[in-house]
Amino acid sequence: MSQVETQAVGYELIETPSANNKVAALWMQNPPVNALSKSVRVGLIEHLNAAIADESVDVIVISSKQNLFSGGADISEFSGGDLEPNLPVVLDVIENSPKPVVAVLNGPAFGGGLEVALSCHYRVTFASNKVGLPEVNLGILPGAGGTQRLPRLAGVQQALDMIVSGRPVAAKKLPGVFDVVVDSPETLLSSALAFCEKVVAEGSKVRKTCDVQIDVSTAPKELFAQYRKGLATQARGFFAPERCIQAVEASVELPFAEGLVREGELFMECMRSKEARAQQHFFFAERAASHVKDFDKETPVRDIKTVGIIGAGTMGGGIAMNFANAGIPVIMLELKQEALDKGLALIRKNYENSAKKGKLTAEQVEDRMALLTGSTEYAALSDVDLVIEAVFEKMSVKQEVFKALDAVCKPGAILASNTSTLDIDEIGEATKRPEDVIGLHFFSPANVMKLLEVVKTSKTSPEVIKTAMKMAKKINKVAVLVGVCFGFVGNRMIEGYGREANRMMLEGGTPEHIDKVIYDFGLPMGPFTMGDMAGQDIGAFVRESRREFIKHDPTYCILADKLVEQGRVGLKAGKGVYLYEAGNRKPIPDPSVLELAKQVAADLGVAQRDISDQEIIERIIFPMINEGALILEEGIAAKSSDIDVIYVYGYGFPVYRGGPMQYADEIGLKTVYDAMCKYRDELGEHGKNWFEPAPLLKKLAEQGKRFADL
Ligand code: T1G
Repeated sequence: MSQVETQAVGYELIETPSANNKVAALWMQNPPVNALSKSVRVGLIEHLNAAIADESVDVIVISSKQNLFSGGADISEFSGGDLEPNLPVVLDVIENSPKPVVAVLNGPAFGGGLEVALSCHYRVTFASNKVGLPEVNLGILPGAGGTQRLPRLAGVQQALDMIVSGRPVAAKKLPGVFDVVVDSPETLLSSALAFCEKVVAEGSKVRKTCDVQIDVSTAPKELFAQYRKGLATQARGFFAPERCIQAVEASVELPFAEGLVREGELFMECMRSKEARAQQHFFFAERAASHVKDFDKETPVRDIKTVGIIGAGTMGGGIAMNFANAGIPVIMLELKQEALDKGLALIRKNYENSAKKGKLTAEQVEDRMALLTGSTEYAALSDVDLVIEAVFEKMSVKQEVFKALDAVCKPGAILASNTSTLDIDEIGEATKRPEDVIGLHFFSPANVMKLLEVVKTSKTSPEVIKTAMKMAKKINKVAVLVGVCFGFVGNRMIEGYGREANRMMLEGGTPEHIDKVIYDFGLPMGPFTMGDMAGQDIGAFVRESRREFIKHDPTYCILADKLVEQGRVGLKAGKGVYLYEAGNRKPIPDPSVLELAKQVAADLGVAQRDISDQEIIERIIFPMINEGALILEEGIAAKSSDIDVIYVYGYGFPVYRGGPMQYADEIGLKTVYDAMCKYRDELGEHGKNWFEPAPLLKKLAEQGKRFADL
């Protein structure tokens, strides 16, 4: 066996089991995910040509030395890498090889990785292996023949679903794509070599995917129209999904070569879109959130074998489920057995609902419930490695809990608070171990929302921070490290959202207009609908705790407070800013609310006027961005992309805008700065109080820089 190493593709000559044939094995080895960087593309072409020229070689195999086949094109090259030779050129060499080329998928193949396999003449893998074309999640579409080859092998409907959704599919569900599907990875290579022998023995002409005819029975007449209808709800505001449909349509309507050209045109249309920039920004932002400067490779990580949760209410129960889902035992603590029983029963109900939807088996429900025990005694927590309190949001209550925990928990146990606004430094002062105190701010529902704000205090040790960040990944959360301030990052930035909505209603805006503009901007719902869903009394509670902060301009609170005083606390009461029919969540505008707004405005001397869509967006989104700039200046968030991750995962900010800070970079910080100055100067006292641009925003705007340049 001779092995010729080149940059990122190994070359090895191996024999088939009967030693009758020689196989040239091309091993991709470009850690961590075998991205098809230039070195891989050059290596593949070089070794393909060498294997084709080597008369002793009968078959060529392309596979991987990594634990996956390939994660696709190198996304980091999109912003200006050297794309020559581009991937379609490589696939052309593969498909036109005179010798059979067999793709041996030893692990997942995504995007261009699957496209490499599709351009081979044969494909071998194992049943549970996953493959997919997730380019749509990056705001683009498969740009190396995937939209033309996959429909030919998997059928049009299956291909359309994979390309428009971006979801991976198990190989066993793609019989038309794979020639051999073995049960387990262990027998993959030997089976693949045996298959190579068979291919050579048959001596047939190599089978090119581009020559496979589309099976039109897999493209029912209404298929594309149905998909387009679905986009309106599932892909509202996205740019790429429609173009994915057009590309697959081309595979049915055009010959292969023309279909490839059409795919290329649509690919470039997507690549040039601001949505693609935003979604590719977000791909790296999500991963960069785990790269923090607060610890390094040498910092130890504590083992989290068991967890205590204080409070078995909605939040405590949801938090506990995350750990049970990850196989980590949980001891739940409530001072009253009844509350404990109620909490555990609610968890069971949640799991049984998942089982009814087919997401869990009955056995899995029991396995998870078996990991959840409870006690009414703090002593039960003496040996846990991490405790998370989710008790009433009041400082004195939290400090009492931490004092008790400090007395019973073993040395080295991490004490975490789930508080969403309180000062965790102050909570930690109730213990003798402030270096072991941290915030773990879960978002409700805690067992569903992926975002976790990990809140470090001024005393939290690097070891505890690193342990918390690693633990978050284990319970399938996207963790963002933030500092201590009121509302940390997410809730601090959302404050302006409700404030400006209320203020604009005073100034003549209507809830339904304001909500529609923000919904059309891409948020899951507008501020008034959100307030009614969450409960207007929650908003009043937060305003009450912020009286000090907002005393200088309470105008925007008066209307909201009056509604709460009238019992209009939202959906749960059948009336809030909107009215609700029993059992129906559809908000119904209520003229009496506008009357009340008019009256409060008159009392305050606030002139009423029509408010434009643009002003609504600027006054609700720009203060959020401005607060983000202050947060960056104060070091509460380490980088602007962390803020984007918090807003997309925690508040439903549209990923096709990349998050509030990416959106600001896209429209230009000068645009944001100038608008902030305009409202500061034109909205009287209210403008002066709330629209003063952050110094960092001013500086970057003047320098023509972006938040991403920090
Ligand atoms: N390009 C560049 N870097 C990538 C990458 C990629 N395709 N995939 C991952 N990385 C980096 C990632 O940023 C992280 O870096 C590290 O690798 C580990 O990633 C022509 C144009 C493959 C399932 O969309 O889904 O092909 O943070 O933490 O959890 O049609 O990575 O360590 O510095 O995610 O084991 C299409 C994207 C590309 C797949 C592995 N492919 N990747 O998950 O590791 S476009 C994708 C993933 C394309 C063609 C088109 C996942 C993974 P760092 P990770 P993981």
